[in-house]
This record gives sequence, structure tokens and C-alpha cells, in this order.
Amino acid sequence: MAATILQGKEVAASIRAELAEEVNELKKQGLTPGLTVVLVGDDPASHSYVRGKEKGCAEVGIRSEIILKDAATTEAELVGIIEELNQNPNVHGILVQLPLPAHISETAIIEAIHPSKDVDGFHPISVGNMVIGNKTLLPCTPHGVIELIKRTGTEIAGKHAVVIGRSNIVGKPVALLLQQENATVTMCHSRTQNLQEFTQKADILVVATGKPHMIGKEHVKPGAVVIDVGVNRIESGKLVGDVKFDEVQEVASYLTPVPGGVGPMTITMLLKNTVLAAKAQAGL
Ligand code: NAP
Ligand code: LUD
Repeated sequence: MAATILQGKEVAASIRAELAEEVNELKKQGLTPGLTVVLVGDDPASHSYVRGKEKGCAEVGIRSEIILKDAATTEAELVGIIEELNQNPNVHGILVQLPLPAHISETAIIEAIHPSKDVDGFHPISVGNMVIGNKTLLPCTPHGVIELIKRTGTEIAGKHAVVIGRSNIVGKPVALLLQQENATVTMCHSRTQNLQEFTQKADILVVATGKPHMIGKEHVKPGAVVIDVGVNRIESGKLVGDVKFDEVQEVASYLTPVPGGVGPMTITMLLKNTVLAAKAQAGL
């Protein structure tokens, strides 16, 4: 049986339509949610993702501003910009696009953002709250992955979920959120031995390695839900995932495409967080 393709783009569009209505109502009450994205340097992929965020904001009525800085910007300068944004009441969300140039500490920059405006959910306070299970702004890609799995109608509770990748922005938080949804979770990474033995047992397989086409049908249990987080530009210029789409489609029950899968959900969860942050800051 061929897998049902989980069109993240379509799910994202329906969530954005709901958000647009909510933003419309907030505007009537005098509150326009605002997001500021800071982009340092000229990495083409980062510019493309930030354009997607700007477009998403326009779609739902969020006021957005992009601050572009050249790659020679110092850490102190960037911290200064963030401190001003922390004080600006019209800015409800602050996002510094990663990666940053090597001379800037990502940790220092993330920690400079006030947790109430941390729409990426990367600040240690946000991460801590998420781990404990307190209400907080959740990281966008992991939250988007959970929303997509829920849209399949799959019951997550009791299932065996395998996550490949343990980065702070994807693998670790995805695994934690799946566990909070009552899955039994295995985390795999580059030092995992016999990866296939683990992935073959997965009812839900989330792949976030940044290694194009590393997962084939031999890794996948028939009927599994497979979420491909990878976004890799290969030599031909084509955008591909970490999963061999054509062959895994033959065995999985659900599979996300790249592009059009997790990526649009990431941006949509950012829009959602900006609305949540604006409401919380306005005491709504
Ligand atoms: P990352 O920081 O480079 O982490 C990659 C993880 O994969 C690491 O934990 C690494 O293990 C593991 N890994 C690498 N090769 C492996 C292998 N052969 N077998 C098993 N595990 C392996 O990357 P990331 O930021 O998490 O991003 C991962 C991918 O997702 C990238 O393609 C990125 O572009 C994409 N991404 C997409 C979105 C979206 O919205 N769609 C958002 C964020 C990222 P170690 O820890 O042992 O090194
Ligand atoms: N930094 C992210 N760095 C990289 N793909 C994204 C992403 C949309 N602070 C901070 O936005 O959340 C972040 N916060 N990230 N990423 C990756 C990561 C960050 C990646 C892909 C997409 C966001 C996306 O929309 C499209 C798709 O998969 O359909 C394709 C876009 C294209 O280039 O054609």
C-alpha cells in the first residue's frame, strides 16, 4: 500500500487561516502582533527561510520587520539590538536566524532574548519550562512535527517513536514532546550502532539528520508514520529530505514530502507563537 502523503503545506494553510481570523479580532481590540527577525550575513538558505517567515506574517496579518546585518557584525552589537527589541512594546516576538557567523556565540544571543518574546522557544528558560511540562512557547519545528502526526489521526500514546538526530532545535525537543504525548521514545544519533534495528521497530519515525537520502525502505516498518525534517540542497540544486521519498512511500502509511512537509509547519508554528506572545504581553 502506498503511503498517504502528509501535505504540510495544506495543513499549514488551514492553521494560517485560523490565525488570520484571530489576528483580525485582536486588531479590533487594538493589538497588532509584531515579529522582528534578525538575519546576520548572506547565507542564501537563511535568506530564503526568512523570506518565508515574512510572507507568512503578511498572510495572517502579523506586523513583521527584518533587520539585516552584515557578517562582520559583532556579538556586542547584536546583543544591543536585542536589548532594544526587548524594550520595544510593539515587538512581541524576536527571532535571530541561525546559524550565526562563527565569531558570535549563539548561546549568548539566545540568552539575550527576553523569554516572553522567545518565539523560537530556544532560551534556556523556555526549554526548561518545556521539559517540566509548564505552559511555554514551544520550539517551532518540533511543535509542527507533533501537529502533523496528530493530523494523521494516529494515536501517539503507547506507540514506539524513534527520532534520528539529537540537536537542540529539532531532535531533542521532538523526542521530549513525543514522550509527553505518551509515546515510548528511542533517540538515535551518529554514534548509534545498528541504526536499522531501531528504526525497523518504529511506529513513528522522525528523521532529522541533514544527511540527504540516508533513510531507505529497509529502515522502515511497514505501516509506519515517517516524518522527514531534513531540508538538503543537493548538487543538482534540488531540495531533498533525509528520506528516500519514492521507496519509503511504498512501505510507510504516512510520509511527509520535502519541500512542502515540515518546513511550512515550522513557519506556521512561529506565527502561532507570535500571536500567543502578543496576547500574553497584552494580558489577554
Ligand atoms: P544538526 O544540528 O546537524 O543535527 C543533526 C543530528 O543528526 C545530530 O544529532 C547527529 O548526531 C545526527 N546524525 C547525523 N548523521 C547521522 C547518521 N548518519 N546517523 C544517525 N544520526 C546522524 O541538524 P539539525 O539542525 O537538527 O537539522 C537536521 C536537518 O533538519 C537538516 O537537514 C536541517 O536543514 C533540517 N531542518 C529543517 C527544519 C524544517 O523546518 N523543515 C528545521 C530545522 C532543521 P550527533 O549528535 O551524534 O552528531
Ligand atoms: N533559526 C530556524 N535556522 C534554520 N522549507 C528554520 C526552516 C522553513 N532561529 C532559528 O526556520 O526556526 C528557526 N529558527 N530554522 N528552518 C530551518 C532552521 C533557524 C527550514 C525550511 C523551511 C524553515 C521551509 O519553509 C520549505 C519546505 O520544506 O517546503 C522549502 C523552502 C525552500 O528553500 O524552497
